[in-house]
Amino acid sequence: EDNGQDGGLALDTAKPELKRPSMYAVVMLNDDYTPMEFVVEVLQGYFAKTPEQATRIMLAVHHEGSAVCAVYTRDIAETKAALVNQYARDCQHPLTCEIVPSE
Ligand code: NFA
Repeated sequence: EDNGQDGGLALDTAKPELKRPSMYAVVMLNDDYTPMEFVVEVLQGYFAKTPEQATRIMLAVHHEGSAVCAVYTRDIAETKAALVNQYARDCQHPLTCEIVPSE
C-alpha cells in the first residue's frame, strides 16, 4: 500500500503486499475424436505429468466430461490453455482446454 512517503515506490517504510494472486484451473474437455494417446502426450508435454498421472487425468476427462489439468495464476493458465488449443488445432484434433477461477 502506498504510504505517500516514497512516491509509490516500495521502500522499507511501506506495508508489505500480502494479497495472494487469484488462481485459475486449466480444465480439459472431452470430445469424441481426439485419440487418447494424443491427450496423454499433451498432458505430459504441457503439464509435466508422468505417464501414469497423464493417463489418470485423460481417463477422468473421458469418463466425467472434464477434469482439472493444473492450477496457475491467470496469465500462466491462459497461456497454457491457448498453447494446448493451438497445438491440438495444428494436429487437427478438437481437444480443448478452458480456464475457470479456482478458490
Ligand atoms: N473421448 C476420446 C476418445 O474416446 C478421448 C479423449 C479423452 C478426448 C480426453 C479428449 C479428452 N477417443
